[in-house]
Amino acid sequence: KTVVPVVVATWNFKNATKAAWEVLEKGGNSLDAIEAGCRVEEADLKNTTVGNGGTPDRDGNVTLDACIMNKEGNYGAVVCMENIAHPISVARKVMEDTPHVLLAGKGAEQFAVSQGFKRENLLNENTIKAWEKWKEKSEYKPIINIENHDTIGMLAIDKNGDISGGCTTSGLAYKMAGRVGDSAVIGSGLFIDNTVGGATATGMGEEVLKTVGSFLIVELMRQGRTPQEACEEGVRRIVTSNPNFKNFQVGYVALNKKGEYGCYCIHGGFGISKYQEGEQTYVESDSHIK
Ligand code: SD4
Repeated sequence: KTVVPVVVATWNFKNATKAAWEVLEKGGNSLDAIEAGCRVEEADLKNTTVGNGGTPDRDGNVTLDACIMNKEGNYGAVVCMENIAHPISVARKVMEDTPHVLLAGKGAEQFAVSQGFKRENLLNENTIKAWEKWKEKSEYKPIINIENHDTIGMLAIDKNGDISGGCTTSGLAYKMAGRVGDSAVIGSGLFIDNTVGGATATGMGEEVLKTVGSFLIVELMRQGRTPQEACEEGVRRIVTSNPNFKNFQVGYVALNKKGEYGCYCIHGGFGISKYQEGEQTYVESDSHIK
């Protein structure tokens, strides 16, 4: 049985999935739903892992990564972009209005400004205070399940059965200047194939990048795995290749074209938000470490 429209997202991002659902419910397309949903978290100053109010790198600069994919398999992304609060919307502009798919740093920021995005300071009192405190020891140690929300990766299928996805983040807290994670890299933090489904990731981006996690999961679904089985295999690839896996988190969520979803992670505490058949639910993910 196919149950669309549907939207799923990493973590308990209730407001974001609700915003996406409202677009889908009105008959809107999945790309608009993804952009609307991701923008909610980018604007939320209480969310210190995405967009405005995101945690800076170790030099105190907030650098954002985001990408979007549509049903045609088109992709747009920005990485290491500063001073622009809505990287998901800039990513969409890159996809729709440039001959390129990925813009980085200053070039991404200049492009955003040329498209009418406002330059703003993405730091605030709280993130500055936390950074000052971090500097006392300057120890780079990504926290597992930080605040129980994190990077938002979102997958949506509209009433026509077409899937789109997006992923947006400020990256790992106190990363090195110039560090880019998985979130905006096609096939790693996100992959969409409108004949199969989609997958997206959260957690230690380096591990997702090394295993091209989201592409792997979509390809496994193409070969007949359920979204759940495919997410489990994605995590298995990481834990079998890196004995250090107890020290970091990775979480995946996948959605196939029937609207069936799956999720899996290394450490418990990860979960996904879902809106389907007019109902919002939070689904706790099963984990490799029990
Ligand atoms: C990154 N995957 O930049 C992102 C950050 C994240 O949990 O999701 N942290 O590596």
